Amino acid sequence: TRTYDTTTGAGSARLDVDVVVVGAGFSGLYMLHKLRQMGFSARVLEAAGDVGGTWYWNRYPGARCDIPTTDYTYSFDPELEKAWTWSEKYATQPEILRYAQFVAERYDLRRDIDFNTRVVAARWDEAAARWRLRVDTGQDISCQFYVMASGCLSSPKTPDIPGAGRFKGPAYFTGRWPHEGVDFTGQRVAVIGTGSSGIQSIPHIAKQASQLTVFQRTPNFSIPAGNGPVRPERLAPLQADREAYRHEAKWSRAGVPNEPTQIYGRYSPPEVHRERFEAAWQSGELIPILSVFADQILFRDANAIVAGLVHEKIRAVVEDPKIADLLCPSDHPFGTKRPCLDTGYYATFNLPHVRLVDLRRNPIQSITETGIDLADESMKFDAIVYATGFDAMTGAIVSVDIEGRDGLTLKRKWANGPRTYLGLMTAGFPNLFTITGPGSPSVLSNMMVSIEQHVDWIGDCLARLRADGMTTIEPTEAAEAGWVQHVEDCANITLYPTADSWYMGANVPGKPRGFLPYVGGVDAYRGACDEAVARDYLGFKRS
Ligand code: FAD
Ligand code: N01
Repeated sequence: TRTYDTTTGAGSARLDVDVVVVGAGFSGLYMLHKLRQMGFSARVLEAAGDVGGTWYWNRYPGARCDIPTTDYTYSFDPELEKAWTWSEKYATQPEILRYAQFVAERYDLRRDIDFNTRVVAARWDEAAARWRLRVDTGQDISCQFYVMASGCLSSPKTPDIPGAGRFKGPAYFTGRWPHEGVDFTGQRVAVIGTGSSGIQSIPHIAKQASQLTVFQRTPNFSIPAGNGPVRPERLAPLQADREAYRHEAKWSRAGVPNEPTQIYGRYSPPEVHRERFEAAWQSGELIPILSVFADQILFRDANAIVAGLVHEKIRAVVEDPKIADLLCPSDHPFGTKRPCLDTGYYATFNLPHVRLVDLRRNPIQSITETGIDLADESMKFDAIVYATGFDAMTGAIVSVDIEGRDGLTLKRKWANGPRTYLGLMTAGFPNLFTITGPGSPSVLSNMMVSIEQHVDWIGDCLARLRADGMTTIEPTEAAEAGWVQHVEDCANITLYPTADSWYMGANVPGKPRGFLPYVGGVDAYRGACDEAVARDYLGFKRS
């Protein structure tokens, strides 16, 4: 499949394959393995220097997963599962990266991956019915099918803070952390941002820094991870019947086996509130705390019960009541921004060398050459850490200049928000697939389960096209319009749209506001995808 184009001159390699996959994170790795198994020629193009995606880039201190690692694991090969054992409930970034590398080696994946290669543009060539790609290494590449496995949280947000770039000392981004690590010993350090990345890294940075100043715009809810050995409640059913456990995960709401509750917060007494909340809190897991009550994501009064109990926990740890107040989120319902899992986050604010700055009351005027200026104070720092998040879900996709049929670019088509059918494809862009794209459960779920579902669906779809003697597939406008409406309707019966979250695109200035993932659940969603296939690719045009 690797050919040399005589018209463009000697030595300039041209690559023509069945499938190009962008990204060598967990999505791209499994996609490549699947395509090979099905007999397709495939190439993965990856901007990073090695495999791992999220776990390659996010090397900041304290980085871990927030879904128990025994669940955050590939399930497509039982032998792979036997060959790997996680060392703790929430594995660290280095261990998860080693797992990605282990997978790459086990299936000999690296030989079909071009690292340090960024896809810049992709154009649908209608006459040839192929995608033509432009990459920053200059190589000419064409493929029949083009899969964006480019990640939902892979495009760090450019800091929208006045003066960013002026600071003369080292500035670090959690999502682009130096491979050699950073030693903050004895330094005055600023951390901007209190999302999951900030909340995980702040206690670690506090251990080294001589002074740590945390700049908080919005407090976030966080619960203690209770890390340690894998919980027996999770391990026992998995060990007893791996297949049944994985099946249950695939047909659960969020990709982790969990019995949905029928208990409503608004109709149950305070002692039930406390009992259920405390059990969820002690589990140190996100899904139980997000489902203490069946109605907590639907109604403000039910939600306020959970939020109030988290506030109590924060106040019990933080000694200074004024600081505790600042750390208690009140601007968004619990769960409408992704809650965090932490190890010692709130207690960090009891340390004498740690200070919290409330940016709502005292915004940053400017980053300066030596530090940060607030309205009433000038602060000097030796290092600044930006934990300011990502252009989530659409950022990596639209940063490639993708041009579909009739010159329509994806950036233009999605200017008012992404439009997809089943979060897998978008009309006018034949043979282009997105893994965990907008309009699918994606970031609201255990991503491993959602990644595997999409890879399997796409692989099966290509095999069916081949078997049916067809070459192209794309959704109809009508099916896409229906799905977009359904995604929006589902979000609108919940409290999610009330928050200024990255789920809503609200964290990136100028990004259209709209709920990006599909909130209907992994189970319902899988049913919808399966049904489209069973009804002869209902909602798709194939030719
Ligand atoms: P990524 O891992 O993001 O990989 C995409 C790859 O595509 C990247 O390596 C990127 O360099 C490459 N790429 C993008 N654009 C281009 C381009 N134009 N050209 C070439 N290459 C490109 N999810 C969970 O379910 N549980 C967790 O516990 C969890 N923890 C997380 C912790 C952190 C710190 C972060 C940031 C995310 C976490 N997530 C978690 C979400 C996580 O992103 C997914 O679980 C998963 O790793 C995504 O895999 P992926 O392969 O789809 O994307
Ligand atoms: O990013 P975020 P993240 N001035 O967007 C603040 C996953 N993840 O990297 O809320 C001042 O959540 C911003 O403030 P505000 C997980 O899915 C998982 O932390 O916009 N502050 C916010 O406090 C997660 O949700 C883990 O007001 C600014 C913070 O920066 C997702 O990735 C670990 C600002 C950004 O928080 C993203 O998490 C890490 C500005 N101009 C990530 N701009 C696990 O634990 C932004 N902020 C598994």
